[in-house]
Parts: sequence; structure tokens; C-alpha cells
Amino acid sequence: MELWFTEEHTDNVTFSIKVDRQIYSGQSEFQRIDIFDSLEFGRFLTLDGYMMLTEKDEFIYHEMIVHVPMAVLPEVKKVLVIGGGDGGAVRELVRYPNVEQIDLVEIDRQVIEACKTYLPQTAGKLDDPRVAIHYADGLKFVRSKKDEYDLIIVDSTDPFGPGEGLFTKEFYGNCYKALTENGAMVNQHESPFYPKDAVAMQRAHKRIIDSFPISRVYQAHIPTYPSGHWLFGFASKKYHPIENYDAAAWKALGLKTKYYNDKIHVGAFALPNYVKELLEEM
Ligand code: AAT
Repeated sequence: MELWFTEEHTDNVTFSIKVDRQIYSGQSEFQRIDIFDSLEFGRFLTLDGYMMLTEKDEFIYHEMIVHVPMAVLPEVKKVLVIGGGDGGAVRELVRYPNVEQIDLVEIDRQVIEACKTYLPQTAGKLDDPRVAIHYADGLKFVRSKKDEYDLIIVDSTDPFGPGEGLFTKEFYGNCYKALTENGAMVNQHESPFYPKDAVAMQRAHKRIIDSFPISRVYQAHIPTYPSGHWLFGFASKKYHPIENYDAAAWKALGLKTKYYNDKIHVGAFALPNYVKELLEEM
């Protein structure tokens, strides 16, 4: 008998991956956690039935959420990652020798445990001595922080369930306060393509531009997320993601990447007209 993972991308569209076998299934206090093996996408993690990452395409998401801000900000020493219990963002961050401390705030301990056991490709660097894991709600964690982080990466689930609070005005305002004067926040910014996702994306964008003086959106192609067209937000106090981008300095680090490069960095901020309109029409 064939086993398929199917996710509804809209009421009229589904996306399916043929599953080789189920590796893990658990119900935490916050969500249902499943891990499957597949021929086409390798091992993949879903939460409450929604795709979080696959071994085959996670490099795109994690490189774009980490290297874009790291190539813009001059001196990143202390980083806060909110969500991201799979460890993919942390894996990319620990490649930077200047990064001294990474606070990972993941609400669900069971996600981290399952990923450490079954997804070493992403979770393999969670034991780096610079990483401190906090099991907490990111919304609450940032409330008490002031002038502390050079970079905040919001690697969260979508704006329903436990991730909902990470798309609020209160949260973005607190992230602003938690950042140093040179700091920036990058978030997974949902998809512009299907109208229901686009509404959530627009709402989040409006709240971010109200909270930060500099705010730009960039894109990447992520095959296993709804429509494959995904956005990220870059919101900053001082540094502009292109004007202050130092390609030579980033190249001098000698980091090997599979997706990110200097042309992608600039090109990712070039948005299709329909996306620009969605962002402007609020
Ligand atoms: N790295 C790509 C994978 C993710 S998972 C996002 C993580 O955010 C999950 O492990 C979830 O438990 C955690 N999370 C959700 N809400 C909170 C919260 N309030 N505080 C801290 N952590 C939280 C991102 C997938 C993006 C999917 C896009 N469709």
C-alpha cells in the first residue's frame, strides 16, 4: 500500500509527497510532530500536518534567513533565534567565527529532541558551546530584553497556533527594543501567492514597517512551501540590506553555500510587481 503525506495549500489545492516510511510521531503540549522518510525530498518534519522542512530543500530557507543579514550587519556577536528548533538556522550561524553567543528560544522541547534524534542534518550543531537553548515562548522571552542582540532571527511557524504571537505588533516592538543600535531582525514572512497567505503576509509587513525605520522584503524559491514562492523580512535600525551590503567582506569569510551568493543577495530584494503592490497597498 502506498503512503502519501498531503498538505492542503488552499481549499482547492493539495501538495503531496510519497512517503517511504514514518520515522516518528508525537503529540506535545503545543502541536503534533511527525517525521517521515521520502524518496524525493529525503527526511521531512511536519508540525500539525504542515511542512516545516525537508532534507532536500531546507538549505534554501536556512541560508537565506541567516546569510542575508549576516552579510549586511558589520559585527554580529550575539544572536537570538526564535523558533527554529530543528537547528537549521543555528547550523548556518555557527559557521561565523565572530558570533559569540546564540540564544535559541523554542517553545517546544519535543521538537528539539525529535530533531536531535532524527534530523542530524539540521540539528547537528545545537550542541555548539556558543548555543544556549531556552524552552520558552518567544513572545514572552523578548519582553524583558533591551539593547542586547545584534541580530534576531524569527524562524517561526505560521501565524496560527503557537506561532501566532510572533506576528504581533507587540512582538515586533519588543524585538526592536531587544536589538542593539546596529541591530536587525529577519523573519520568515509567509507567501504572497495564495490570497489567504498573502493577507497574513501583508498584516505582518504592516506591523513591521510600523516598528522599524528600515524594512525590506526578499524572496526565495522553496519547493515544499505553499506555492514555492516564499518571502523573508529584513527590518533594521540603521543598516540597509543592499546599500550596506559588503559583498567583498562576506566573500572573504570563505563560506561555501549551496543557494546564497552575492548576486542572489541583491536579486532577492527585486520583487515582482504583484508582490510590490501587495506590500504597498496596505
Ligand atoms: N526552520 C524551519 C522550520 C520552522 S519550525 C518553527 C518552530 O517554531 C517550531 O519548532 C515551533 O515549535 C516553534 N515555535 C512556534 N511558536 C513559537 C513561539 N511562540 N515561541 C518559540 N518557538 C515557537 C519554520 C517553518 C516555517 C513554515 C513556513 N510555512
